[in-house]
Amino acid sequence: MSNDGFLSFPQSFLWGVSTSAYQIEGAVDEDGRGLSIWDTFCRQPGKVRNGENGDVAADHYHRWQEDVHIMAELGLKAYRFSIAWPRILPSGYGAVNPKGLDFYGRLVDALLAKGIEPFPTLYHWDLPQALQDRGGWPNRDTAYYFAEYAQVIAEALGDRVTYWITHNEPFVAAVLGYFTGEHAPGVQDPVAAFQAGHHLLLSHGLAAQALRETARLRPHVGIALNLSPVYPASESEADRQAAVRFDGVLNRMFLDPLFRRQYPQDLLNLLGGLFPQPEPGDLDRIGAPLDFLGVNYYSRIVVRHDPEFPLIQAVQVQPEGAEYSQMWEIYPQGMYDLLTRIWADYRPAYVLVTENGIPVADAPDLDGRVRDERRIRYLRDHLVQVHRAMSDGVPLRGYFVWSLLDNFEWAHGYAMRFGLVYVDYATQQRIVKDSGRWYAQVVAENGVRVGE
Ligand code: IFM
Repeated sequence: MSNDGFLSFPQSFLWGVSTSAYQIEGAVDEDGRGLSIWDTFCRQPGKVRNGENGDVAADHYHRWQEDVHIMAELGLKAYRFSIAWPRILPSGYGAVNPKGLDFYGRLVDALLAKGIEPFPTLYHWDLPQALQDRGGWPNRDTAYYFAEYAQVIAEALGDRVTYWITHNEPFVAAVLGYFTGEHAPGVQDPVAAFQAGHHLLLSHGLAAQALRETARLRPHVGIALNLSPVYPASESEADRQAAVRFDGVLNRMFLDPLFRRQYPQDLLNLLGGLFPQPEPGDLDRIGAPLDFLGVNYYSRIVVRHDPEFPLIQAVQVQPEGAEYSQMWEIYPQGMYDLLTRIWADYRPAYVLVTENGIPVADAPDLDGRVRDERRIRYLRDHLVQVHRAMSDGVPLRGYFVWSLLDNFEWAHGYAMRFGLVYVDYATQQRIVKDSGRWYAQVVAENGVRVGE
């Protein structure tokens, strides 16, 4: 697979980019879209940097044709986007909004016409506000409403879409949404957070079943988890145990039920009564075989024991001497460690890296070009580790850069730019960054030049 200085990938490798609805679409009150929890959250003072919101974002709802055109120019093979549940079912269930379905139908058709494989994600955090008003994810009913929504989508798009992702990062939806309150709906209640986590997983199982029963093309169904290898800050037994606990909450709380039909016993012991009791049959639904696992990797986690820290008595530390981006440590080796560990412990049928990327304070130079060398280096270094994991037997079939466009980075607002394509928010002009051109070359050559 490799010559000196060039790492080649398999012919069918899916080179893609990822986005999500609330982060790029805008048009929040057009064509019958209902309110989402992020519309509400952004309007609460102090929740999002500078009081920003996704009302306009990258205006993708109006500029989607231009965005598909850019993807085609870059030669991309796959596009992972999310469907806004409140565009399809403005109240979360019941009446379907045909204009919402039409929007995604047109997008899928345009992608297929350009030979780009669509990868819709059904849920990327924009719960219909009407369902939050009924309790949100801590309410078990939400899981069943999600399955109804999945069925509506499968009926509409299941004749054209092969690859489906049920959820994006249920850990973030549950823990930041209902425990720390940093994300919508801004609840701070550990019991609600673990209920939310379980119901998100249950809803995954129910939706996967609905997709399999309804879609006309034989679907490949997966879920995208935010996973990180967790390392102890020192050799001490206390730090080692802290790392095991952190790993339990971040990684195994989702991987174990999905691949082993059980929650990790050490986590149940730790959380005791805070953890919900699954109902009979829940774990079988959650653990029904996945076609693929989506892995979102950005950074590693290093932790030390801290008896003061609630529940897990472990806190993340920032190792000295490491390299950092605006949000996280840059640690490419973690990609290899994570992928090989997942393969060793869980044996997924195949794996897609569904997100990987870096925020950089990009700006166009005088000549209008965006020279984002740092992003190129980040992506290249991570692809080297992806390739290494493949060479060591991990069945990887694709890699998606987060993100196609600069976009609304949740509580950070527009301060973080993750795109391969720069967005001038004042004019909505798109400029393909140097990293976008570099990635196009990777796709065209089906491999990565190293040591350049
Ligand atoms: O922007 C997010 C995305 O919505 C989910 N995964 C991480 C990205 C960068 O923080």
